[in-house]
Amino acid sequence: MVVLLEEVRRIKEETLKRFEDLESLDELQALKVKVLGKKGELTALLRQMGSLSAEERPKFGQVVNEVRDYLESAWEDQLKRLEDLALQSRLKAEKLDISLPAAWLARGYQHPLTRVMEEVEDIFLGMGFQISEGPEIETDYYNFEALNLPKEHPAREMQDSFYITEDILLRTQTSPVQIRTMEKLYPQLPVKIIAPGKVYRKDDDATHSPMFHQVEGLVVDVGIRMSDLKGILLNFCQEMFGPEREIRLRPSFFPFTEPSAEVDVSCMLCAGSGCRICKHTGWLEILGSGMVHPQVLRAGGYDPEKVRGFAFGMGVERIAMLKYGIEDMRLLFDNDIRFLQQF
Ligand code: 2U9
Repeated sequence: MVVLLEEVRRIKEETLKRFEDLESLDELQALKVKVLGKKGELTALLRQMGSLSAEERPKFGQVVNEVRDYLESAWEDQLKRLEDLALQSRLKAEKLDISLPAAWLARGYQHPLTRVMEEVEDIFLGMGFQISEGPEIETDYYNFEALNLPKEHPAREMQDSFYITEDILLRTQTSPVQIRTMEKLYPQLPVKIIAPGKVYRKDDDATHSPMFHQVEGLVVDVGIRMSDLKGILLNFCQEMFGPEREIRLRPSFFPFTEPSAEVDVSCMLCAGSGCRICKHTGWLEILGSGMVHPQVLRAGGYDPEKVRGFAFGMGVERIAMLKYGIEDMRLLFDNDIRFLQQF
C-alpha cells in the first residue's frame, strides 16, 4: 500500500510540475491522455490494486479518485492559461494599423433614365405643373376606351400590349393617369399635370423596348389655345436642349387629340445645319401633342363646350438617347456598369 500511495503522490507532483512547463494546447491535451486517460498512469495504478488487502482497496481507490479530481481541475486551469496565452500571441502578431484608409466602397450612379426623368419633371414643375401617378396594370376602359380608342379601332394595333385578362392589361401609355386625375379633380380648374412612368408595348428592337418610360402632360382650362401648347413645349425644349433651340409643329393624328401635331426640335448636335443624327434634315422628332379630343374631355368629366385642353407625350428613352448620343436603346437596360458610369 505504501509503495502504491508513494507512486500516486509522485504522479501528482510530477504532473503538476509538467503542467506549469507546458507551452501549447496540444501538449496539454497529450499530457491529459498520458496521465488521466483510459490507458493513463493513474488507471494503470488502479489495476495494481490486486496486491492490496480487502480493507486497503477502498481506501486506495478513494485516494486515486481524489487525485484524479484534483488533477482534472488543475488541467482546466491550465487550459484557460494556455488559451489566454494563444490569444495574446495572436493579437501581438496581427499588427493592426488603424491609420490605414478604410476599404474603398464603390459609389453608385444615378441611371441616365432616372436623371432625364427628373430633369423633365423639374422643368414642368417650374412651369406650375403637378405630378400625377397611377397604376401600371390598367383596365381596357382607362387605357383605350376613355381615350377615344374603342374596341376594333385600328390605332390599337400600334399599341399591342401584355394582357392579364381580356379587360386588364399593362398600360401602353400614361394617358389613363390623366383620365383618372381629371375624374378626381373635376370640377377644379385648371388641370395642369404631368404623368411620368413606365409603359409596356409589344415592341423590341434597337429603338423600341417592351418596357419604356413616358412623360405625358395635360392642361385643361377655360380658353386654352394651341398657342399655349406651343409656348409650353418651346420653353421645355429650350430648357432641356439649350436656349437656342427652335421647334416646329407638323400635322399628325392621335385618336385622343384633335388637331394633333408632331413636335420637332432643331438638332442640338449640328444646330440645324444637318448631320447623321438628324438625317441631314436639321430637325429631330421628340414629342407628340394636340388639343384634347372632346370625347376625352367628356370621359374625364369636363364639358368640352366650356373648357378646352392640350396634351403632349414623349418617350424618356428617346430624349436620353438624343441628349447623350446613345445609339442603341438596349444599352439603357443591360445594366453594364461601364456604360452606366459615363453619365
Ligand atoms: C389625355 C388626353 C390626351 C397624350 C399624347 C402623344 C400625343 C404622343 C407619344 C410620344 C412618344 C407616345 O412615348 S411615345 O411613343 N405620345 O405622341 N401623347 S398626345 O395625349 C393625351 C393624354 C391624356 C387625357
